[in-house]
Amino acid sequence: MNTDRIIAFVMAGGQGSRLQPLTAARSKPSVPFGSRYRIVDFVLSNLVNSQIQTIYLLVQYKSQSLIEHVRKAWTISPLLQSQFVTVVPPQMLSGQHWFQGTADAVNQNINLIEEHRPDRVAVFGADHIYRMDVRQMLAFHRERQADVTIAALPVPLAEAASFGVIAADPEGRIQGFEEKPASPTPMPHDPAMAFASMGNYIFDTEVLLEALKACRDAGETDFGQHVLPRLLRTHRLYAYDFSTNRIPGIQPYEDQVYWRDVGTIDAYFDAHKDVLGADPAFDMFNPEWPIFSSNYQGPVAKLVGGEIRNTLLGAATVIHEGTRVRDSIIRRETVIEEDVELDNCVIMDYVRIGRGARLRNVIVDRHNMIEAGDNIGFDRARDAERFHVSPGGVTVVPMGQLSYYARD
Ligand code: ADQ
Repeated sequence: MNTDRIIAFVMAGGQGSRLQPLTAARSKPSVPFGSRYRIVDFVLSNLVNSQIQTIYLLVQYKSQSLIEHVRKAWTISPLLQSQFVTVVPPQMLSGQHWFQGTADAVNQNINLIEEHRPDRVAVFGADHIYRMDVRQMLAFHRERQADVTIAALPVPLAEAASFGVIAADPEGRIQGFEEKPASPTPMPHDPAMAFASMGNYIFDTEVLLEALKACRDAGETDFGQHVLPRLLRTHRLYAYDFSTNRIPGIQPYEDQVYWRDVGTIDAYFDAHKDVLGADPAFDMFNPEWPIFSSNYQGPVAKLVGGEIRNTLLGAATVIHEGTRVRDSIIRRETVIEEDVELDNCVIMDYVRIGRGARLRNVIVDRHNMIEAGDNIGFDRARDAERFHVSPGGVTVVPMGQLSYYARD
């Protein structure tokens, strides 16, 4: 039986600048996803479902919305003292500066590791949509007697320059690691793919403490750029192949795992298509591996009329007569007035769409009121004057840009 004591640091301080304007007032992990989640809920659910329940969430950039979300959604139990998700802001314990990078963020909180004295420390990113049984990665780490294990999966070579790229032997022992290389090395048996780090690491505690100290002395701040290349010279680093991870319950495609980096508006928008349809690539429903989120207590959605196809509806949303909605996600407390047409849209919470408006390929961020008869998503140049248009042609109406709306 596994009796390892493990604590997790979830890195939730990234700016998410490529997700602008969704990250204008909130950090990337706090960006809403799907019908009722935030991006951070995926990593937190994976850890909690894997029985890793001592979790520090390191925040920094525009963190208020994330702190509120964690307060409402992630109170595990006041009775179980060692099971918690705690938000840790930069406290400048080690000097007059914020977290300078991911390793610096953990370095500045080394007292938490010393306090818990765990056998292993998990350092996970907060930016991805996926389900993962972390216990399988831990078992791999133990079997290989690794000092550090990095979760990794094959990605198309063309996309690999935005990841840490790994060269590993057939046992998974890492021989090379390059953070965001200009010309990534392909996998030996598949030249179209590269083996990419998912930004999720398991460290033996002593190894991590030593490496962090060395980095601190050298003024180094980042796991991908500094800690991992430094450790590779002296320690046993292994890559855990995420394609072998199997979670219980519903798996639409038995032989495939799902993982999406939703770092740009287009990737974020496309990932929403994966939760739609009769046989979605990523099924939000899996009672054996639930994704947890806020405990909203409002009523269910109400369909007064209209024609709705392939659409997710959030709680307390109202859809009126004559509407036509297809291939869309509508979050909670939103009102779709009469004769509105929505095609391929993500409509967030607290939005009102006025009578007869037409929207296609649009993300409407929270707290907006779209005027009656407005057309968005049909004229790229006109949209670009009023809103944000992504390279892939998705129009984003930023939070509260039109009249601020909240249902009474
Ligand atoms: P990136 O995601 O580009 O690459 P980074 O911007 O450091 O790396 O973000 C990693 C995680 O840390 C994110 O969850 C982010 O929110 C958080 N973060 C960033 N700066 C932080 C700070 N100062 N304080 C707290 N949290 C912070 C990383 C790895 C790559 C890997 C990709 C996978 O470096 O090797 O391939 O993740 O997406």
